[in-house]
Parts: sequence; structure tokens; C-alpha cells
Amino acid sequence: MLERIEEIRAEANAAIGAAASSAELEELRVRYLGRKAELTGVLRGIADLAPEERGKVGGAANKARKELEALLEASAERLDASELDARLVADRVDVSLPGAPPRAVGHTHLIARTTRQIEDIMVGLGYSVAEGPEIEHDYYNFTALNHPPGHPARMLQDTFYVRSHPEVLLRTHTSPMQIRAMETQPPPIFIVIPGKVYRRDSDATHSPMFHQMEGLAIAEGLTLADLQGTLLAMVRGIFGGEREVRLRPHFFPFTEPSVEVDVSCFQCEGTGTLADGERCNLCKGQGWIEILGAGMVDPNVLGFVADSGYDPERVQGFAFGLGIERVAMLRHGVPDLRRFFDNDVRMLEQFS
Ligand code: 2U9
Repeated sequence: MLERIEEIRAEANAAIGAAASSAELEELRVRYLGRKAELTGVLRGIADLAPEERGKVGGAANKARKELEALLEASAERLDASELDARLVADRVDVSLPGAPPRAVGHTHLIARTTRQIEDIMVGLGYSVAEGPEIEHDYYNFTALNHPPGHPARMLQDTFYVRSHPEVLLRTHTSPMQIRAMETQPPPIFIVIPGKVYRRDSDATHSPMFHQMEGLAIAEGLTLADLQGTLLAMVRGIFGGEREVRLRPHFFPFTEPSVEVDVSCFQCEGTGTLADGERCNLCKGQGWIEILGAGMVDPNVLGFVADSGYDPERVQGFAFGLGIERVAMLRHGVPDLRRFFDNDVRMLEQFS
């Protein structure tokens, strides 16, 4: 019996040592240590042996079993590691390769791109870019901007209010952030504020949400001529170096005097007529296109931030505002403002 145990041990030892895969190893485990294995049978039959045999046979069988178990474990570790190595080599993926078919790289939305272009122009003129909250307080959106109680812009049909908090609203312009900026930053200040604004309006040229860019310049000695020169530089950056600007009197609650600003038409070069003699469709034959509003900041507005260093007797400045969608529509011939927000890729892909 002892000899047979030694034979099994030696045979199993050699077979396990030569196993080339973990599947083969599992087969050997079943063959030599499984329920039906010869060695298992020997161990199970120890009790039936003569008493003087039991100790020796039991000891040898157990020793052989332990040895084979240890050997199986060591071989399993060795084979698992080399099989993993082989799999890693076989399954290697070069993640730097383009997909198949290659996926188109995305691009910036036309509204974001137009915003960045105008920001770049203004940064070039020494302005900083700031952003502020879209949910605002009535004080920043209207009161500090010189809108008296009962002003039409405050009306429910024009402004989105939070029903449970009537003094909280969706900002109707980015001007509230101009007040916030002045509260935290003494003059001189030169900032532009891009962002989403909200008004109860919806048609081909108005959307309940649209994007504005407003500028504010406050320092000692700024005049309407500085406003005109700044707008000329901005408009030439956007529409081309040949453009001119024209200021027409207007009214805004927060500026005095206020102006509407036209840019000379970039399609007909300001003539109102196209090369074929037809009336220019872009400026409707006018030679000018209305593009923004502006004015000298009303001293009443500065009065709201006088404690932050904006003494209306000492500093003055100008502000302007434009609609980003309008600029993008004019420059790229987009006929309906709602197309910017449909997310139809056929529209978006044209401006990559
Ligand atoms: C402060 C003081 C004054 C910002 C200004 C306009 C004129 C203007 C419109 C253009 C098209 C809004 O997007 S639009 O509908 N904006 O005409 N905005 S002056 O004046 C300010 C801002 C902040 C403290």
C-alpha cells in the first residue's frame, strides 16, 4: 500500500509539474484529489485497515495529499499569471487609434463662439470678463438700475418672476451683475458681462431665453466720445475693419443720454444697393443695421453704489448692450433665432 501511495504521488507530481494550462491543472486535481481519486479512496479506507497499518498508511497518504495540494496551488498561480500575460498581449488595444469609423470631433456652438469672439475683442481693449447669477433680486435687476416702481419692464407680462418670492426673478439683462461688480470693485472699472437673460417674448427674432453681452466702463473723465470710439473698435472687430458706427438718440432708464447704435451694412458696404442694382436685403436698403444700445451711465445708478467709491460727482462712464443671437444671425445669415436652440445637427454642423 505504501508503495502504491508513493507511485501515485510521484505520477501526480510529474503530471502537475508538466501541466500547460489551468484547465489541464483542474483535470489533474479531479483525477488525483477528487472524490473518486485513488488517494481519496485510500484515505477513506484507513479505518478498515489493520490497526498496525493505519498510522503508517494514513500518514503517508495525508503527506502525499498535502504535497499535491501545495503543488497544485503553486502551479495554478504560475499558470494564471502566464495566462494573464498572454491575454494582455493578445487583447492589447491601442487607445490612441481613431475609432472605426472615426467619430467627428465636436465644436463650439455658434452662440458660444460669437460670445468668445466679442470677449476677445474687448479683452484686447483692456476689459475683464465677468459672469453673474441668472436668478436675480428685483433690487439688482430693476431698482438699482433706475427703474421706478411701475416701470413697464417690471410688468408680469415681460418678466419671469418666482411665484413664491415676488422679489426674485430671472434676470432680464446682464446689468444686475454690473451693479454687483461695482459693489465689490472700486473705480476705475472696465468689464464685459456675457450670459443668458430671460424675457416673456417668443417669435422668429425673440426667444424667452437669449444671450446678451453688456459692457461697463467707469473712470474719471470718460465721455460720449470714448463710448463712440470703443463701440467703433468693437464693431470693426466683429463685422470688419471698414465698418462705421452711427449713434441715434434713444431712451434707457439706466443711461442718460442714451443712444441706439447702427453699424454700416457689411453686405452693401453701406450703400443700400447690391452690385446687381437690387435693394440690399440685409439692411433693407438703409445702409445701416441697428446692432446695439448704449449710453452714459445715469448718475442715479452710480448713486446706488456711491458707498463703494462710485461718487457720481467724481466718476462717470458708459455702458452698452447687445444681443449675441442678433450678431450671429446677421453675420451668418441665420433667418430664425429659434434655430439656435432646436439642437438640429444639420444647423449646428454648418458652423464648425
Ligand atoms: C449699468 C448701467 C447701464 C447697459 C445697456 C443697452 C443700452 C441696450 C439691449 C441691446 C439689445 C438689450 O440684448 S438687448 O435686447 N441693451 O440697449 N444696455 S445700455 O446699460 C447699463 C448696464 C449696467 C450699471
